Amino acid sequence: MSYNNEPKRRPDFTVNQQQPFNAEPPCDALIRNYVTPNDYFYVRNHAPVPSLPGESYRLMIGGDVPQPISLSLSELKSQFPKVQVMATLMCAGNRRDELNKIKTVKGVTWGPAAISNGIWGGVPLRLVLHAAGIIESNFRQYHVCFEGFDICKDNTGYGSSIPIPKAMDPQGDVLLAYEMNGEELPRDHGYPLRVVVPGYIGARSVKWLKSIVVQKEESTNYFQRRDYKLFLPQVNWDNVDQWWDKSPPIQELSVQAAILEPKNGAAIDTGSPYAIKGYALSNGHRIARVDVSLDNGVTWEPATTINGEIKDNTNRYWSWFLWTYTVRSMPSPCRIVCRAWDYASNSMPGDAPSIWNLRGVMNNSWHRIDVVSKSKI
Ligand SMILES: Nc1nc2c(c(=O)[nH]1)N[C@H]1C(S)=C(S)[C@@H](COP(=O)(O)O)O[C@H]1N2
Ligand SMILES: [Mo]
Repeated sequence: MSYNNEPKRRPDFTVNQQQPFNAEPPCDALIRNYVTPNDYFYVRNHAPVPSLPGESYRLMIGGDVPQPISLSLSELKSQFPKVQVMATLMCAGNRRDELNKIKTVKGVTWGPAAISNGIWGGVPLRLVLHAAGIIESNFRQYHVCFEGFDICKDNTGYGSSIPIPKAMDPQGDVLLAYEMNGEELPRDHGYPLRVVVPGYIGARSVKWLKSIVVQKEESTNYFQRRDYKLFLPQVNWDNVDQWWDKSPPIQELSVQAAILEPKNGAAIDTGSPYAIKGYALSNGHRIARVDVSLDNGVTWEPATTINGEIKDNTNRYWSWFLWTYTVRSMPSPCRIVCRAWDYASNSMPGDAPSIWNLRGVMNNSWHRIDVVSKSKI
């Protein structure tokens, strides 16, 4: 595996792993924009970035489809309508660092910034599946498997799958994207074509898309069957074998919220008004309320502002909400806690130890950070 043809990246990212490249943007930069600029979008790779010339690129669509087809990039662009979908991608390993502190977990040690919001331009997956002869009513029990061009360690290709009802749902907004924020898809984010599955964990949004296969069972790829599983707290490396097949893959996102400003451990002016800022996200639901507590969850106040954007007057909220809570002053030291509620009243578990799991995924416990007064250090 050669890493000598990697794209250029910003120097101010927190690099959690160099090879493969895994990095999150600085929290204060991430919170500055509702739509994350391309070069600030978190990067989660499992292998060297493939180098794929757009001119010779072809996407293969096969498996149990009535008419297998293959499409070049220009055919995808000219034969199908282009749509734009704004959607937040979040890695299932976002905030893994907090679980890792409780007991070691296996995975890239992400802070709270393995999340970004983008406007994706491309072709609805549903229309490409139609072109291959798929009619949803005949394929309801099937899965759509995606395979990337990247080759991970042990020669495993990167792949995943989603069920046909999500793939074919006009309200599901699953996209084959060739644009990100109005620009050609950057290499780190899947050039020339990637899947974007709004409301699902980032792992299902396969980059450098090589093929789409429709089949009766979910993808047999390692990243569908072994990785991205949420285990009970007592599952460990000695007994995990009996749990792989019994544990469903993580697909949809849950409710998530985190504080990005101030940063955990920061020394700030606690005596003056301060705008605490963060994000909140649910799997397509609107965020109803974000709560902030300065006494470790005994009492809460609602965030002062919450801003989110809806997709085209529909009822679908694939993008995060950015919130602010302005506090007049804080004690020092101060622990700041946040949690979010969506319109279905889903919320977040209070403590991280209760949801600790071997792979450190789906940590959506109340987000806690500690700050002190500048003058006290
Ligand atoms: N082909 C391929 N697709 C992939 C990955 C990968 O390593 N290879 N990583 C996945 C994971 S785990 C996440 S969280 C998202 C990250 O997308 P981004 O790097 O554009 O932020 O891509 C997903 N798609
Ligand atoms: Mo991920």
